[in-house]
Amino acid sequence: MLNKSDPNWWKQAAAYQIYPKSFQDTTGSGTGDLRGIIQRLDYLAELGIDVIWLSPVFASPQVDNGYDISDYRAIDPMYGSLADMDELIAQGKQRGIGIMLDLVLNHSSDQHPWFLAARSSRDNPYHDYYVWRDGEPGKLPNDMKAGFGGPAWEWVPEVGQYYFHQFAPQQPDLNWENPKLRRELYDMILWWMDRGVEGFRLDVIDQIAKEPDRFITGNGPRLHEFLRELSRETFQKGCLVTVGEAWGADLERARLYSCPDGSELSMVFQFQQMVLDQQPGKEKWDLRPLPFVEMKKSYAHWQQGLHGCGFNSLFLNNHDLPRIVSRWGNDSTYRVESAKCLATMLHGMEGMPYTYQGEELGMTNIRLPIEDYRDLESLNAYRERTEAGYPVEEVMASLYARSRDNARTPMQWDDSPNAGFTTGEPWLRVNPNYRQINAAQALADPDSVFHYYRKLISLRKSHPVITQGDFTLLEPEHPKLFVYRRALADQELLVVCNFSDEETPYVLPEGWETAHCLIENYPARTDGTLRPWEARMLER
Ligand code: TEU
Repeated sequence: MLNKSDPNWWKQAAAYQIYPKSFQDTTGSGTGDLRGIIQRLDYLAELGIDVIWLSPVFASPQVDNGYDISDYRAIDPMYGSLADMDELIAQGKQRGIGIMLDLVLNHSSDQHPWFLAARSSRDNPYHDYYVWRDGEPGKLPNDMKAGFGGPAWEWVPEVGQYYFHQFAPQQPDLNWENPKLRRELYDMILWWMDRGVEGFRLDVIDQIAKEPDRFITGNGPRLHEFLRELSRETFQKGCLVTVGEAWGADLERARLYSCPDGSELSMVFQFQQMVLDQQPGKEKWDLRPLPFVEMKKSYAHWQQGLHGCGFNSLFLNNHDLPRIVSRWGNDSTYRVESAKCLATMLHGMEGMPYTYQGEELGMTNIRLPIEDYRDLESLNAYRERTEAGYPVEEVMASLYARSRDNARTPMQWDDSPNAGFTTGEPWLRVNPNYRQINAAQALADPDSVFHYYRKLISLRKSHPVITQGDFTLLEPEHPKLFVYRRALADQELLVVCNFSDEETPYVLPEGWETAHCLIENYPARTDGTLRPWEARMLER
């Protein structure tokens, strides 16, 4: 167990993300709940994780599955009660697992009492908690677009004004220019810290300092000023781990966010690798093949660029991204091999690894008929793109590849009906491959993806070179192999991954022929080739 009274404890930690709606149902409602998570804590302890990032469980109308919060201090009844949350925190602590809550501070639900008051009159004290602009019906303040489609402005006749929303109309943006609003958020965060949470993930934190009059959404001029105040007033009063979601973060900005002096956050989620397989400047639905060499160089840029002056988060999946084994791996012939290969690539790096529920089983994307999709982003995109004249097959192909519902299908626990997720009707279809891919099978099979992840996570704890070593990309131009070296004093690590379906010739660098293999995804063999998706981590 990590010593969590050390302010840097999280530098050795491994996290696991739970999307609670799809994790474990205990009531037959068809949606997961907090008691379900409590039941599965031993499974997570076996995996060896230290922190659970819990996607939002606060009271919410669930327009965006909880990323639309109507009460930041209450648990949504669908998930249980505050008492259940207290128990989850306590039971987690007993196993060395902390709870990281997902705070959505950029916007609230339109059903939050603040917004209901704000929209009642311009004189209401809460009016200024949100971002309003004058206008006339039909004449929008400007032509900014919202994240999930349509304009970023919504008319409210009662006040004769438009409010600003970067996401759905039911997610009005909070006005960080208002110090009273900021204080209110800080008090809420302190209240959760008092309850024993060990960290926070901050949703779209790079968008809080918006300035719609100047068409600014991300990276607004006051962003880091707001973050430093937030951090000083809250996180710095405890030994927390914090991670900000920042689609707009480049390396320079990430150095500010994750500055080792602790003035802002522990780290950010940046997405520079995750957008490489979409056409530059286009939408996520506009796909292109992964530029592999560019991807490797991007990882190297971040590994080297934050070494000693910042901190990386390491992830290949989350609740917004398709399943990595379907995306960058091969989810048919080499599903197990490629899932392990991708994990090796990531877990040999410096930073904090986040495993997204089901990733440790090698769970895959799903293909659904359009009526079975549930995500508002997918449904809006289907409507907008078919209306714009894209062929239906093309639109469906992009949903199969990119829909957020790929990540949100229920967790596959065993081969009983609905994969052991629920005894009721699941809110989103279970992937039919659950009979082959499930946790019970994985636990019983020593060669499973699960046990491979368990080993990778434990290697991080026992090998300081993984948490602290420097990074060198080898074979940078090789079109199939991802090879890198880590070094810390006299400890060295070599990670070799074959990102292809073909046997690929490879000769180890001099001096590595006899090195000790820490982990590999095939039975040992040294004949100068790597098998499809073969991965090895060597030390010397
Ligand atoms: O995501 C931020 C965000 O920008 C996403 O909308 C992202 O662009 C998209 O999902 C890619 O397909 C965060 C949350 O992670 C997401 O679940 C929420 O829907 C969103 O914020 C609004 O709160």
